[in-house]
Amino acid sequence: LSHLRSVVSSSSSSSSPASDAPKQPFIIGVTGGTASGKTTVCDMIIQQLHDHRVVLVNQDSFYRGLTSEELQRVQEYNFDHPDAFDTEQLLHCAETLKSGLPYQVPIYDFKSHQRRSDTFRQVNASDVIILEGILIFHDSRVRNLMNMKIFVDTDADVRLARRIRRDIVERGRDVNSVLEQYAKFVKPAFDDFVLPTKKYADVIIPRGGDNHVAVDLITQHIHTKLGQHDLCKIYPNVYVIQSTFQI
Ligand code: UZR
Ligand code: MG
Repeated sequence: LSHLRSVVSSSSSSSSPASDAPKQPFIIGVTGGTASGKTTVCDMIIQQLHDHRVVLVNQDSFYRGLTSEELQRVQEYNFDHPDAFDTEQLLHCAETLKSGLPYQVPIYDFKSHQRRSDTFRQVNASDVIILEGILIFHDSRVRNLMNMKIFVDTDADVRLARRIRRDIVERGRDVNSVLEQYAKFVKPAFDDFVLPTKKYADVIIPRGGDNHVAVDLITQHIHTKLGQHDLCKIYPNVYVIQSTFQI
């Protein structure tokens, strides 16, 4: 004999109509070493979730602008250390977006190592917010806002090869400075700060953006979760208390 018992209760204390229910977006964190394919994975997720409102917030936007003294000795500046980011501002951004409000994200210029003072990027309320960056799992307060955590796991040689090409083409560097910076800062910081956050991941994607199966599985799961999310928005005062299966 088996039966499924599901107890559903309706709270009478709350009378707010469904449309007034606060929208709690689904927050996804995506991390991994430099040039691991984080941005590509995020773009693939965004493409597959095209029937939802999805925004991407990159931790790179929260780099602190360098002072003139730091700029004079930029080769000695560690951009891969957690202190290089304004984590309080990143947290404020994530909390604001999670509460369903828009946020003005700074724009960082990799060539001048400065924030643009004249402009920002307006990020509007969305169903899904993706937070992406090498150290996005580093701060526990930011991490705890996430509904799903993804680590993009790509071999270091593949990452270095991509990094050389990208820094020369997109970030105005020459090959020697890229290699020097990699050995001095990027690799040690990966070992000290990025890799230890792998343990927080719910999902680890081997080979980054080449892994279409992993991205398909992840987006299917997000679709399911968003369905449950929508149920909470439509019926804010209905709670499923218990669901038991008895034999
Ligand atoms: P992703 N970075 C720069 O090269 N210049 C800057 O002004 C700010 C950051 C690099 C940083 C890090 N390190 O490895 C990388 N260095 O940007 C993170 N050196 O970006 O996650 O896209 O690889
Ligand atoms: Mg990137």
